[in-house]
Amino acid sequence: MKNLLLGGAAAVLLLVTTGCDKQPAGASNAPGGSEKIRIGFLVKQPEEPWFQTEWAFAQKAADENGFELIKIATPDGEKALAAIDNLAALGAKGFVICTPDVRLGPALAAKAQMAGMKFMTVDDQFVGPDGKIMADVPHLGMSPWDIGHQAGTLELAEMKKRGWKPEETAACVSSFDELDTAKQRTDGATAALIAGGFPKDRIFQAPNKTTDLPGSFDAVNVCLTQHPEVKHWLIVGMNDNAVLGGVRATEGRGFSPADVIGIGINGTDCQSEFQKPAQTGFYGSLLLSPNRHGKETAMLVYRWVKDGVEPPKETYIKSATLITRDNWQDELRKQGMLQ
Ligand code: FCA
Repeated sequence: MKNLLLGGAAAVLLLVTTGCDKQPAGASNAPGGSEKIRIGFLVKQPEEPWFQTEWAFAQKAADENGFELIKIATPDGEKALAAIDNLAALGAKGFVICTPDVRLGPALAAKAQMAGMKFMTVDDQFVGPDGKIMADVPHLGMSPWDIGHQAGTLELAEMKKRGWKPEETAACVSSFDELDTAKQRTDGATAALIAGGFPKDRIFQAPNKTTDLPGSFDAVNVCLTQHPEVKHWLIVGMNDNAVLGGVRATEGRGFSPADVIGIGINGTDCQSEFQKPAQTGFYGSLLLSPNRHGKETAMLVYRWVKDGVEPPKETYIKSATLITRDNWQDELRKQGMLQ
């Protein structure tokens, strides 16, 4: 079994450290040079396997279509704004971005416009000064409410299978409402629980300070402390790391895997969890399509630059596959993420 990401991640680190201020080797855009089209791919959390996978697929699109991809890690606003200047200096004509903060949307859009660059968002949509999604910026992402709803439905089905009594069970929603896609996912999951008969007053919120595993761990830990009477927990979260953080918190408080059901979202950040010798409270994950997120967005911007074909304003991908310890390798293989 070979993880196709490992090679990609190593290449990325190299680019992140050397790629922004130098002309990439062998890619001169000087008169008479090869004149390859260059586009950027900026991501907020390069340490997350989700984004490494997106990058790897975008790189595949670049290799197959003869354009150059400049991958830049932009964990904060300053780096994101600087990245646009760097891209412009490198002669890039467009970029795909998953912004570190959706409220930076207007500033990033203005900067791109000044640099005459075409761009679209992936995963997280820009929010305008009125607090609404900037609907004029082309976007491709998953359909957050639907996928969250699917996660909630699956957790409830597993709870029923285990025969847990509702009065001994509670759900902890590891939430991050500042990010619309996160809020919609956890709202969708909550709606599914309620629609399936789960008591509304046994669904507790655990607001995260940061969207990573430690952020979720801390928040869920507080939630568990506040409700010591609960025997079985459902852990709801916006992605794999949110659910993994929650599951780690249950472990820290002595819950056995048999008393915890967590279903993540992404399917990319839980491979080591599934390789553990025994089942943990992380029951499964909804595998999205990092292939489409990475490849399709890179291609859309490439065609926009090359042929002037503007991407659709909204592309929401609704399909996701439940992966568990039993089928994760087969499903990842189908997406070309494992050999
Ligand atoms: C957001 C999350 C990522 C991934 C992506 C599709 O950006 O932070 O983990 O779920 O949406």
